Amino acid sequence: MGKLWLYGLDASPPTRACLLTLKALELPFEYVQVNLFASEHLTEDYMKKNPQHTVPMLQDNESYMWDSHAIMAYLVRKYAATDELYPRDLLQRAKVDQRLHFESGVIFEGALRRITRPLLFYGANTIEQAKVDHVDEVYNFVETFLEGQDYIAGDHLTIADFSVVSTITSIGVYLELDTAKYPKIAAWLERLKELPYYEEANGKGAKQFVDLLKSKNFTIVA
Ligand SMILES: N[C@@H](CCC(=O)N[C@@H](CS)C(=O)NCC(=O)O)C(=O)O
Repeated sequence: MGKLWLYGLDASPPTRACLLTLKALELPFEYVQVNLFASEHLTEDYMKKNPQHTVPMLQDNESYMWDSHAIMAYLVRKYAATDELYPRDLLQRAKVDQRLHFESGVIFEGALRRITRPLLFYGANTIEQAKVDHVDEVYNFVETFLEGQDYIAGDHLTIADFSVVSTITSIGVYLELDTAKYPKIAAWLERLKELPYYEEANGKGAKQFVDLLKSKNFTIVA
């Protein structure tokens, strides 16, 4: 096997989704820190490799790819001994893919990024209530997905769990998870926290994200 590098930072949810996958597969890799606040993702060299200048980015020997969902699927297809984390069965895979697209469009872009970007990069210190309501809508959807099953896309762990947990454990800074209203999400989170690599790959970085946003002292406005 060739050499793998993951470019990213712990506070970034999609970076954490890839860290969870790399750890689950027990793949050796070099973790290259990219400090977004020092614009390290906007250098000529980085943008030549990833013109969208996002983290995470994976380097596999001389090949570069980005978007956490593409990276996770690639890692399982190329390196996993079994297809468990990204099933080959078409119906099972369709379910995992649906959850991955949900995370990408509805949770990350629709809920998290719309609130986070203005606070971190444009000096905003307020959040519209409507955006917070969208966070609650996300919790509602995820609670429904967990109906009758222990994991996001079925009865076992997949990369969809890694994707969704990375953002669900971050959006709590805008609207704390009400565990009485969303008991299935609460139980699922406890299940994932049992993974031996969970804290290192997601827990630690999620806390960094939450602390960073809390330090902005934002208020919620109508
Ligand atoms: N859908 C992408 C989102 C990647 C993304 O937007 N990452 C953020 C950090 S969490 C980033 O790199 N922002 C800097 C930029 O877009 O210039 C993925 O899953 O990888």
